[in-house]
Amino acid sequence: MAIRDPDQLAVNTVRMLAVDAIQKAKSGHPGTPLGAAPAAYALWQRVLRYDPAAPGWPNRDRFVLSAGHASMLLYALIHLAGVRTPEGKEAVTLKDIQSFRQAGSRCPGHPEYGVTTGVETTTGPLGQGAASSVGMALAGRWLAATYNRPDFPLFTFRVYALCSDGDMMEGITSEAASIAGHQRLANLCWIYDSNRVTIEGHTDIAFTEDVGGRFAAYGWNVIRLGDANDLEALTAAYREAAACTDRPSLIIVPSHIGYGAPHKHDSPEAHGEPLGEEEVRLTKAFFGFDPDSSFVVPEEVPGHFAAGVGARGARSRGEWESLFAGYRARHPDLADALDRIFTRRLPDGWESALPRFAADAKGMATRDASGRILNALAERIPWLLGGAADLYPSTKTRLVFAGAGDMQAGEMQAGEMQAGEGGGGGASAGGRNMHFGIREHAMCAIVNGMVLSGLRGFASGFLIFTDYARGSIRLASLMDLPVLHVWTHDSISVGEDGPTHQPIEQLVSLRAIPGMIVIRPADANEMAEAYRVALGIRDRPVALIGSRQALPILDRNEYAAASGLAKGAYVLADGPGAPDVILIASGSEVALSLAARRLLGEEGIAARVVSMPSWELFDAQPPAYRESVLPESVRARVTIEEGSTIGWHRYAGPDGIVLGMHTFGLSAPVKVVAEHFGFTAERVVEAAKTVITRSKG
Ligand SMILES: Cc1ncc(C[n+]2csc(CCOP(=O)(O)OP(=O)(O)O)c2C)c(N)n1
Repeated sequence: MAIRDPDQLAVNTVRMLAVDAIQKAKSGHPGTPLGAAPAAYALWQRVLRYDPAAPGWPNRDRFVLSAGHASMLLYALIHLAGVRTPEGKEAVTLKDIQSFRQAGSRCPGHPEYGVTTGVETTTGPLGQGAASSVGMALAGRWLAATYNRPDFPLFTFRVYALCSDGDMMEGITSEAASIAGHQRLANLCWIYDSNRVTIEGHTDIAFTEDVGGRFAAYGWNVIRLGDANDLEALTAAYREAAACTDRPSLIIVPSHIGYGAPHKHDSPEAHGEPLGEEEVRLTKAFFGFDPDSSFVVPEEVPGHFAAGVGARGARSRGEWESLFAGYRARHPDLADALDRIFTRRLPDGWESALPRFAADAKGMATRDASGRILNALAERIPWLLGGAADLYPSTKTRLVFAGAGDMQAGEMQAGEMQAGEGGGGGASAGGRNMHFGIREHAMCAIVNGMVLSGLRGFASGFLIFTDYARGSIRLASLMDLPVLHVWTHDSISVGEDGPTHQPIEQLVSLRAIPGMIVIRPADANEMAEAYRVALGIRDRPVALIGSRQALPILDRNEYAAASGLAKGAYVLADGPGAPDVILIASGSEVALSLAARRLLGEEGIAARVVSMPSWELFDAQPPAYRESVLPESVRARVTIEEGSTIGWHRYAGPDGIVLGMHTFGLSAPVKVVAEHFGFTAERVVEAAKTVITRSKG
């Protein structure tokens, strides 16, 4: 009987678990699990080198479900393959599946990294998974180039992503596919579940391009299949993709959404709602399952998975463990570095690489300071790497020390590259400088993928263009990933480039992302302290915000130490007695506040200046510390930041004045812009006097 064919039985069990879970939850997307189950199954069961007993194994093949709305497909596979948590428990139990989309279940609506073992990255916003898979593939290739040694091919993993029509429509996917093609990422394979149905109907209404032709033009190896249910053809396609050593592969699988559901087959109705009780019964009948039973796992299915992906994974992982033991004996230092990479630890003493900057009234732009600090640290931390979206000359994020090199597919000697391009080395897969091209969104998703693979990745660009990358920036925070963001040109003080390039609402919008730490240092030494904080953090992204213009390097004999930055805000300058007024500022406006303080002092008014580079760090301090910086008794307060005023009122208090931006900026020289919008010491003085009067009244 066909139904007892073990492969078909396993595929159909995946389908039925998805259908039942979605029906019970009265919410979810059954269509794609029904259509794409064979493609996912063939990959897991026959190809993926993945040990369900050790899903954190560094050299495992990665499977990313970019079409995250089809989450039940992944949960069913994790359950049936018997994936275990680090504590040895079932990663997804049948009970989790039965409580799909409910609080406390390991099966949330969309796959969430960190919630469910076996989920390699959070997906759901279409395109994110595909783009992050490029970062994983780049990381795999970088790890191989950096740590593999003759006789020790430690890193050989491949990265697979299952993509839907929606993934293929999103711009981020095109950006990422373009990079992957340029980088000739042969360890990357995307499976395009081409069911030609989205929410609003057939893709004919909005998406008629030749996707295969597009990917061929990107430089991909494109494989077209005929039948989404043909496990042999699928398996052969995966093998063909693996045999292609000079390009990434796209396998186009023409499938049927809602396959097996008689009234929902090929219909958008199969997409975003449960099939319905009666349709579920008919679908079960179609696949030879009992219409009266739910959540059925035929007893031979787990064993079948164990004999397939389980046995192959255990064998591969076992071989790898012995390989790594030999490697450890032969290359102890490299093995130690890998231990650190996979536990997110840094080399001992890395902080001693942090430079200190001498006081200098003329000063230095914090982007320049950032560049020097980043270089000093990256030289000490070999797996700190990344790049900019075609802006490193502006963001100063190029790593220029000897051997840093470019991350490229081909070998290239420094001499063959344009002057300055090599960054102290040629180009290779092990290079430290990634050219993301002008693709901010993919850049941030790719860096997420790199960090998911153990590397300390950084992304960089103009602060204004975080808007282009926001989808990926917020996912880094949702996943608790220690991504380093370096965003420069941080305010209207960009000057002549004008309002298109002058950030207004970007700072507050980054601060609005839960978990993310935003730091806008006031001078070079605060920037060094910001890096100390950023790299010391292992479980959340940090955005370092740098100025384009020079800022005075404060004399720390006169002012408090920059180490106060770690607390988010600190008293930088103060008199002996209680202050008449507190000036609170971040970044470039700290120097402005110090100038205002001097003017106030001439009039006998005692001002305290608080440098507040990070709200998030300050808000996390104990109440006593916060009270010591911003005493409740001092209600005369002025906050100053060249950005949106939203959020500053909670530090300004009820009597305070918030100086910030209420409009877009202006194209003019920096000084003119500052005067135009009132960022002058005189205006701060005026505001200070107003709040002093107000607070007395
Ligand atoms: C960035 C983004 N925009 C919109 C959505 C909402 N959404 C979820 S699935 C989907 C489209 C579904 O079509 P397709 O990608 O072909 O998936 P399939 O119908 O094959 O399941 C949309 C628009 C989303 N998840 N992410």
